[in-house]
Parts: sequence; structure tokens; C-alpha cells
Amino acid sequence: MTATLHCFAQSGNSYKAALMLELCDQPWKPIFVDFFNGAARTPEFAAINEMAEVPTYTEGALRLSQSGVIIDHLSRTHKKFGPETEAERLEILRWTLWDNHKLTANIATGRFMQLYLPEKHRKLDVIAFLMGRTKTALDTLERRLENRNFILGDRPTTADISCVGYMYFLEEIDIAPPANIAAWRDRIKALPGWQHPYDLMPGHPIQRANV
Ligand SMILES: N[C@@H](CCC(=O)N[C@@H](CS)C(=O)NCC(=O)O)C(=O)O
Repeated sequence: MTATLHCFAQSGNSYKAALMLELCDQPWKPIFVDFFNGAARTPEFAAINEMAEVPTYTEGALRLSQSGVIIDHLSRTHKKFGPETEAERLEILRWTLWDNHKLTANIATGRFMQLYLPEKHRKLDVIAFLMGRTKTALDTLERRLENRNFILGDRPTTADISCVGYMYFLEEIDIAPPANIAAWRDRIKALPGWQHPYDLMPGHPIQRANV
């Protein structure tokens, strides 16, 4: 049975799951969520995911949300990009939680406000705050990648797939990736099956009703 992923092209959180599916060579189909026109906030979508978030992954009777959970499930199913020891399992979890809380939460919200929120609703001080937190998180990742090819060391894991979710969007928000992050991002880009989020998921460029 082909898995499905509720997603949209601009969603770096969805990209983590979509990229993992491609890197694992698992057949899947995207189901477009018209996020910018409010589709994730409808009662219909609440029946799919009460958290009102994408990505949401469906595989037969199994339905999962939270990108970290989805990529962990795929890693265990395909025996790819996972830990080889208990210490590695904990390290992957540590970086995945850090990504969700410190890297993605700030960059995704800051990018959304800069690029996608109608101009009249943009709050410049909030954007500046989020971009400051993004810079701090990028500095942390940059230090971690000093003398390492991937977050755990020599091989890619789901920690990389989580942390890279928004990295191919950096230039859109005028962030020049620091050197270690740029080289790491290219290493992930070289993995068989890699595609850019806009090529992997539907909805680019966005079309939205006037708000
Ligand atoms: N921690 C979640 C974050 C998911 C998330 O926030 N997705 C965004 C789209 S990229 C969303 O659906 N946001 C809805 C909202 O914040 O109301 C994950 O990793 O899946």
C-alpha cells in the first residue's frame, strides 16, 4: 500500500518526512494541504490531525504526525539513517528535539512571517526576535559540524534529516549559510534520492485568496 503525506511545498517540516521517504526509496503520494488558504484549520483536517499541523503521514491504518516521529518510524522500517548503539539513539533524539524547539521553531515562524504573512499583519520586532534566535541556533549547528561530516559523525542519520528541513530555504530569507552548514547541506544534497522541497511537494508557487 502506498503511503500518503499531507503536506505543502513551503513546509520544511513536511520536507523532513518527504525527503526521508525519497532517501528510503519508499513509494508515497503527497496530499496537498492548502495551508495558506486555511485548510489546516478546518474541521475536516482536525479529523486527520487534531494538532492542525502538517506533515501527517498515513500508511494503511497507521497515521502519524510530528516529523520526528515520522522519520523515526521510517528509519526503523527501512533500517536506514538510524542509530547503531543506544548512545547514538539518544544523540539522534537530542538533536531532533533541539531542532524542533530551537532551530525549526524559530526559522519556520520567522520565515512564515517574513514571506507569507500578509504585509499588514507583519510585526517587525517579532520577526527580528525570531531571526535572532535563528542565528543563535545556526551558530550552534555550525559549531557541531566543525570537523564532522554529519551531526553524529561520518554517516547521515535522521538527526540530519530533521535539522536540514529549512536549510534549502535559507537564501529566501537572506541568510547566507555559514561554511560548515553549507558543506553539510551539500553532502545531504548528494545523497541518492535527494530533491528540493519545491520539486518534491505540491503547492509551489503559492496561490492564495486575498486576505
Ligand atoms: N513539530 C512539528 C511542527 C509541524 C508544524 O508546525 N507544521 C507547520 C507547517 S510547516 C504547521 O502545520 N503549522 C500550523 C500552525 O502552526 O498553526 C513537526 O515537526 O511536524
